[in-house]
Amino acid sequence: MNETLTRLSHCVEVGKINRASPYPPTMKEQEGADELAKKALEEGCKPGDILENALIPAMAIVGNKFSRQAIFVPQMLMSAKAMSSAMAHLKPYFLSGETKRKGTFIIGTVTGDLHDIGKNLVAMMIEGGGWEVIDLGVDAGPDKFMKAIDEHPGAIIGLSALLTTTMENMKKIVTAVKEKHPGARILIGGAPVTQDFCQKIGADFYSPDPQGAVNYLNTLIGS
Ligand code: B1M
Repeated sequence: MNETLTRLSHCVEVGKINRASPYPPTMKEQEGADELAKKALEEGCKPGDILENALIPAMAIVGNKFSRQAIFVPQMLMSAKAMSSAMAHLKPYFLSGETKRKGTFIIGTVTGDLHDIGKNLVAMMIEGGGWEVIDLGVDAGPDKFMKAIDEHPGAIIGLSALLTTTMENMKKIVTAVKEKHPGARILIGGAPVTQDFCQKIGADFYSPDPQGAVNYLNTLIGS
């Protein structure tokens, strides 16, 4: 891996967004993920290689550290922001179809629920894992999910809920989706959600954290 990609990967791992960002204090006034992603493209790196060799491995390290509580939400958010600032340079290539992604993931916080911090983290980690992410936002019900699946056939679905009252709404979405698309894969998560609940409502997978979600998606495409 060339030096720019190594530095870019490190910036994502430690959450260095751009030169102006004061975080982390040890990297003050140094280039961040924003500048280094641009530089890597200028040096002729392929967008797919930047994603595969620098961003995805960095986010995998971040996800694993978060899972074993070696870092916490603020650090993870900084890494996700650094990743997004690099992705902004790569997105035009992905959108043009010039560079392929692993697949499409549709995510939303379910009906009646406005909590989106965890959902956004999961979305950012999955995007950082090489997937196209369609984010339906908060308070997303069966109709919104069904419309999104019609627009993105074969997409994997992710549901997030933070309230014991709104997690019940996951069942309505799972039932509606499975009725029309029995083969659709549905992943659920959120603080009150459990493996038992996942089985009870007929969803395919429960993950307590973003890295588990990334790992599950990768098992579906065998990578
Ligand atoms: Co709310 N809230 N809140 N709140 N809020 C909780 C969830 C609560 C536990 C606080 C408490 O009472 N101790 C409680 C729920 C109780 C319950 O149902 N058991 C609660 C309540 C009651 C409410 C209101 C009803 C309060 C009121 O108005 N009376 C109200 C509901 C509004 C609504 O949604 N309709 C409300 C409102 C709000 C704010 C708007 C003020 C704000 C949300 C801001 C926002 O999200 N933009 C808020 C917040 C911030 C919280 C707490 C403090 C923090 C939630 C959070 O962001 N955690 C929360 C208490 C707490 O957790 N300490 C609380 C950090 C985030 C990274 O974690 O979302 O769990 P989390 O996501 C994790 C995992 O769960 C997982 O990955 C993430 C990273 O590890 N994950 C997935 C999440 N989604 C996943 C999906 C996956 C896989 C993994 O696959 C698809």
